[in-house]
Amino acid sequence: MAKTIAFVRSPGPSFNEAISSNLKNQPIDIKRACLQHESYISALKEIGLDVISLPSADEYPDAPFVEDTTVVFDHIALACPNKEKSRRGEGPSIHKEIKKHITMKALPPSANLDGGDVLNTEEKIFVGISSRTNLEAVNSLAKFTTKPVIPVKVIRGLHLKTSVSYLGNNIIVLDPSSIETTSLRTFKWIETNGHAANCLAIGNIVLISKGCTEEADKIRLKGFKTREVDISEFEKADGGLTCLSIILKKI
Ligand code: CIR
Repeated sequence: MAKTIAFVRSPGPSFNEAISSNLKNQPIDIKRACLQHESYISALKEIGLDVISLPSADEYPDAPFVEDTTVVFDHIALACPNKEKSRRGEGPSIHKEIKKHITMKALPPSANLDGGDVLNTEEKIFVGISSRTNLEAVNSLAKFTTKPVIPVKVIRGLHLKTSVSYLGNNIIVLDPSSIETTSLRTFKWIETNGHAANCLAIGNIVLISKGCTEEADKIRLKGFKTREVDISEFEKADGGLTCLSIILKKI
C-alpha cells in the first residue's frame, strides 16, 4: 500500500536569521535546532511515514518551514505565492520533488498565500486572512477543490494554523482569542492559549509541542494517541509542528 510522504528540510547555518517576532530576546541555537529536527523526522518515521528530506537551503533562513511553500489537496498540490520576499525562493527546489508524486499547479501572483494559513478538514477548507495571506488566495484555491473555501480572520499570531489545528472526528485544538471563530462553531473544541494550538495529526496520532501536557491529556481523552516533540528552537522563529513538513497522503 502506498505510504504517506512527509517532505521536510533541515535547518542550515543561516537559520538563526529566520524571521521572528521575538528573536532579539531568544537567539536560536542552530545545533539544538538540527537535533530537534532529527527527532521530528524520527517521530514521523515511527508513525509510518516516508520522509523525503531536502538539504538545507542556506540562502533562505526560513526554509525549514516548508509548509508555507505548498498546499496539498486530494489530487493536486499548489505552489504558494508567498508574500514575504525573503521566502519566495524556497519553493522551486521542494516543488521539484513534490512533482514526482503529484500534479502541481501555481496560483496567480495576485494571490498571497502561506501554507500555514490553510486548514483542510473533511467538509471545508478554512483560509486565514493574515499578514501573509489575502482574500485573492481564497478565490484562487476555490478553483481547485469542490469543498467550500472559507476565509477566517487571524487576529493575533502569524498564521491561521498557529492558532488552530484539525485532529479529525470533527475536533479542533484552538486558541479562540487569536482568530475569528464564528465559522468554526460546528467543531468540538479543545481550547488552549499556547503552542498546543499548532499540532500535527496523522491518522490517530497527534504530535504536540513538548510541555503541552494538559492539552495532550484532553486530546487522549478524545481517543487519540499523543506524542510530545520538542521544537522550541523553531517556536522562537514563530514556527510550529505543522510548519516543518508537507504531508502528502497517497490515495
Ligand atoms: C516566517 O515568519 O515566515 C517564519 N519565521 C515562520 C513560518 C512558520 N510557518 C508556519 O507556521 N507554517
